[in-house]
Amino acid sequence: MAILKILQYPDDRLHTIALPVAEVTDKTRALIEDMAETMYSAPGIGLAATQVDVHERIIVIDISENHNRLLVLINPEITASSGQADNEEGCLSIPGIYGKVLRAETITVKALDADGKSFVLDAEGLLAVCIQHEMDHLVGKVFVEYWSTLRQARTLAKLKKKQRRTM
Ligand code: K1U
Ligand code: ZN
Repeated sequence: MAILKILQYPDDRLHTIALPVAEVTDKTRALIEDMAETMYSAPGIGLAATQVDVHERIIVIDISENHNRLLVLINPEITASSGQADNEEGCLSIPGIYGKVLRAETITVKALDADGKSFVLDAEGLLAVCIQHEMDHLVGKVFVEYWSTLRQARTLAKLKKKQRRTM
């Protein structure tokens, strides 16, 4: 297993559109293990393959307190959604930046697991938020891009200032 490098906003590679996984292989499972280890060590509650510069539709999520309920979503598709909820989000690709995004309150998602088996999941609350956030990564969108241009510019300035301080 390995801890992978997480791309940091505004890296252009975060805007890459991921391709569907054609076949779930041992290589896919090795990547999933590395992604899980990377997410747990960050620490975070989710990670999309895009964030580790692999442009395939793969997500790992674990919102459990004990880090013992890993959810793997390969080729996820939202098949139904309802309601709206404004929730605070964070992102491992944009450390130190938090803010609200309006998303569907409940979703139904269809995906493949790490064995390549299809499953359907109904999600609400933090899990629904996290799945939608990670699925956005797979289409090259980061959560701050829901905000106004002015707020995005201020966020970018804040990040640049922070980067200069750590150089
Ligand atoms: O996609 C990512 O960068 C992961 C992100 C997932 C996420 C969090 C909150 C709302 C939507 C999506 C994170 O994990 S940010 C870090 C975080 O939320 C966290 C870190 C440690 C403990 C608990 C939460
Ligand atoms: Zn993120």
